[in-house]
Amino acid sequence: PLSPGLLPLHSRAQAWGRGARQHPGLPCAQRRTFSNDKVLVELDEGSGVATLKFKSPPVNSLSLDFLTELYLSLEKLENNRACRGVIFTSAIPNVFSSGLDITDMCGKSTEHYAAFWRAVQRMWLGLYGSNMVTIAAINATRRWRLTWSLCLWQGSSPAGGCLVALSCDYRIMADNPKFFIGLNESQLGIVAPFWFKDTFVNVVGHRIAERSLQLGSLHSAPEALRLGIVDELVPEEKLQDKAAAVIAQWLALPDHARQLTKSMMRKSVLDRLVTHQEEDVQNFISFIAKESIQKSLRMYMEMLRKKKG
Ligand code: CO8
Repeated sequence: PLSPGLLPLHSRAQAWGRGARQHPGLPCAQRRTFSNDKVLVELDEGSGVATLKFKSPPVNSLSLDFLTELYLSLEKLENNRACRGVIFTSAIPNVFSSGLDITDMCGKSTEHYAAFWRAVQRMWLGLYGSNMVTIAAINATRRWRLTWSLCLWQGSSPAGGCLVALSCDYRIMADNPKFFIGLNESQLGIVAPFWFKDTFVNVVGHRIAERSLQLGSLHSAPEALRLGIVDELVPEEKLQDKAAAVIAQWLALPDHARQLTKSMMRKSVLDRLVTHQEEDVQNFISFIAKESIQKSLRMYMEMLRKKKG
């Protein structure tokens, strides 16, 4: 199993300052791009900042493939001494991420559920434990409503999409009351795992996390700011500039002090999953394979389809 952080702290560059992070022989401010089917990365080696864009149409749902490619991209950046910070955003208009891909949790084999859940765990361990500065620029999305049983659904950066944002060091969201974010698992009849909960508690505190998780709330952008789920709202057209300004501020500090502090704050939560990783996979399989849960997920997918018609 992967340890928290893709690399031990001391194996990363201990450099501080522009010159220190440039490769000898490279021209200043060299930009490198790499891309796979689901993720597009642009690294500015001058500033040390990469922008990682989700590009998995139609709604950036976190499928097994997407999670794998996201992890590999992150690992590549983590291993690149020229990269000190990452901005996560979406290349798909109107959506940041629709959360875990429900089709990966529906009607599949036990082996598939195990592989899928390990990929979710691995992505989170890599992201939450990253030594780099991580900023989520949440450029989501319009709101929609549909009724399902007695629930009112509203969506934009739900569940697994929200987890990605919560795992970053800082969250900036497009300022639009129609944009929503939250861990809405209980609305789907499923339970957010303990490490989703721990991540949420570490951002907003116990009381807000408990109420929001029990109700499976999706919060409007202004409400998310008030509750501390996001750190800042900015007009959508200024989102990327703001993210660049914020990450520059974070990178003005020495890496080693910031990294050790981050590790100190997050280690116990990371260790808890590492210690219970296999047990967590087995819990997921036995929970998700239950017929009642499968039925809830099928109904939810059906509702998503019907809202179009
Ligand atoms: N997974 C798979 N397919 C999805 C998902 C998803 N999460 N979200 C949307 N889709 C599909 C839709 O069914 C639709 O498919 P099709 O074109 O074949 O009909 C297509 O993507 C486009 O979706 P929409 O038409 O709904 O697109 P909109 O732009 O109108 O809306 C939204 C975009 C707002 C993102 C909306 O699709 C939405 O809210 N989706 C559902 C989001 C959601 O509730 N996600 C929660 C997933 S669960 C999770 O992340 C954590 C699980 C933890 C498990 C713990 C168990 C122990």
